[in-house]
Amino acid sequence: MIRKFTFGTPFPTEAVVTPCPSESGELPYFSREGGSISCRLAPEIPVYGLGEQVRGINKRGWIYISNCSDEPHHLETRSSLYGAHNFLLLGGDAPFGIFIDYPGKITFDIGYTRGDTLTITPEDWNLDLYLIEAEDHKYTTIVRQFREMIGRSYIPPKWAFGYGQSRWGYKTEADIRQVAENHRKNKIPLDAVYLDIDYMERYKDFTVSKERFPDLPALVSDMKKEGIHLVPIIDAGVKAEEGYFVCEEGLKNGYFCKEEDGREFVGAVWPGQSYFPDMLNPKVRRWFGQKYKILLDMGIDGFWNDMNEPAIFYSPKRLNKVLDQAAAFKGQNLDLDKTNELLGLINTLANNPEDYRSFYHEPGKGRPKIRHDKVHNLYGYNMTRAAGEAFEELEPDKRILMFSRSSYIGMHRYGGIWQGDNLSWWSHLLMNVKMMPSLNMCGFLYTGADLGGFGDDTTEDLMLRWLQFGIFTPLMRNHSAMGTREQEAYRFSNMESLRQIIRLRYCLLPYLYSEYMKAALNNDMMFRPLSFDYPDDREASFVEDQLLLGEGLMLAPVCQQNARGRSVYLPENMLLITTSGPEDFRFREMKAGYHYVEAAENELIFFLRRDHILPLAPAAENVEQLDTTRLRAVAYLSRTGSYQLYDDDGTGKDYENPDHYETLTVSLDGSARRSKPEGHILTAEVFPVSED
Ligand code: MIG
Repeated sequence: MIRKFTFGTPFPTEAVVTPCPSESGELPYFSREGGSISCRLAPEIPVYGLGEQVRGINKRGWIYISNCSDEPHHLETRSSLYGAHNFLLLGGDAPFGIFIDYPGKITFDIGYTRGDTLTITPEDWNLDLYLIEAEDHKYTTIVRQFREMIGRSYIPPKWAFGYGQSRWGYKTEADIRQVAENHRKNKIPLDAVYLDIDYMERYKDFTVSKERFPDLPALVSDMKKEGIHLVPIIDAGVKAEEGYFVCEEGLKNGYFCKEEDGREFVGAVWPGQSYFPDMLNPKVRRWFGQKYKILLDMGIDGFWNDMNEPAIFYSPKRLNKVLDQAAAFKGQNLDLDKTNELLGLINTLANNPEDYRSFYHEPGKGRPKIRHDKVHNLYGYNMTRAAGEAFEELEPDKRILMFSRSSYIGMHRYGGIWQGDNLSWWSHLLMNVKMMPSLNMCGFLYTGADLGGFGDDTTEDLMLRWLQFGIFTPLMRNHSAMGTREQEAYRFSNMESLRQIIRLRYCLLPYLYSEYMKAALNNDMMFRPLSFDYPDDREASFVEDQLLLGEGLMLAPVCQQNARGRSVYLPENMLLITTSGPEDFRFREMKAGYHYVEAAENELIFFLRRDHILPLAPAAENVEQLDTTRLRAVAYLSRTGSYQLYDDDGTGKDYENPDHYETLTVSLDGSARRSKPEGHILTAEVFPVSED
């Protein structure tokens, strides 16, 4: 059951797709005082949600702010990252979900000021608030209702489930060819190479550097012959430059955000001084979205949208002001306070709230212009929506890969997200793990982190352990920052182990793709905290470093350097799978409870739940070459079991076609069959559940 409460005059974010009338009664659960609403948190009840945020799966005990930020330091003391996902699920015996559809800055104090109190404070009270309850009191039911309300999650092409290699630092066509060649030479599977900002002509969107990429269409087509897709980046800011077509068209039509006096707002980003397309205006969205056609026409079929919080390095106005003020420090003898003052001053240059308050959007449809800060969290959403809407128009029958850095709930219909500029830290591997279920709750299914870590230098064991988790995330991309240690799989002395783990991804794809599609089509979570499936298990509710993946798997990634195993909690008997690659699988039944499980550096451990089946494909060089006609099933059964396999051509959009489903049936005696007739082979290895 969903109840909607409207306060003031909300800005229509279009996060919600199913209409829901507002109620006039009092808001239950919460008391309102001043600008905040508060509610008691009973001891130990978990609070889930908030999507892309720091800290635990259980969000209790910290203060979070939805305020899309270009934040490259994902420290646990931060309050905001790139996204704004205002959905919370309060657990316990009478759980409920709450979604605050509010595009401005909003604070969630989840037991920070007072351990027993949740306080929510928006900057003003123009918003829609939704309360979601389920008759069966199940967390999964609450999330499903919420997800139905916000519409189906984005579905990428199947090749986007393959391994992708990226680095901010590939500068030329030769660099890209080299990356592809090195993967091929070393027999490391590869489906995509990403183009970062250097492919453009001086960081200008929708241009290609003639000097460094003289013939991009030829490069794209050469790569495609090897099954590799090139995925260019698009930035939010448009370079202010005479003669640059995007700039000129935008100026002529008044498509950029303007200041109070009607003149275009200027902020500097990569290309220097830039304008910001008014992504909240449908006309501007259409115009900007159609620009992607330039690259689609070159054979490109995937993009990533960056800097769309939007990030602003400085505004020329502020730069002058700060430099004037800084000049006063010249020749002075600076003590600690003075030095800090100077440094603080310089730090006010980037992403300054005053800059966000100095420009406006014209949302069209007869709506008045609105100051940016009031709708700040919608910018990246609408940039990605611009692209998504254009793809629908330009390529109605073809899936295009799209993921964004900044997002708001609603954007999950148009693209995925990557988890931004993490660091090559073990704690950030763990953060990647914890973010997965939180994002799934909010509709973001196509997601993953920069594997190996973006900033700072990675190590070969971190790369390996991170890949051992990354092979399960829908977006599986190795990405790193300029100036950091190079981290392509072939750079390391443990390349063979890395290669075997990457190959495993392809064996798991029939399962991962099926579970992704079923989660998208049924509004379910692909990654779940243990408490979602084992609600009555108190121990399970405390587990933060294990996840359920799809219907049958439980993951227990090793997130600690030099560890050769880890403690695992099993809510029930499970089958332990230990593997170092496609040709090496070992199985062992484990009883419910706590265990220390060995995992050598090159070994991945995960678990198959009882009465479940894991289909495995033979290893492949890329998604295109994946052969799903010959499957091997690992089954952990107490009786005959079955698995619903989903498969399709990976590019079309007739998702609902029942032909895409197939039933795999495995019996205790080891016999196995597939519901699709000719040529579909299934062999099974059955492990009987021993009852105690
Ligand atoms: O200011 O395009 O998060 O993935 O490599 C940095 C360069 C801009 C930030 C993105 C990162 C990307 C980088 N970008």
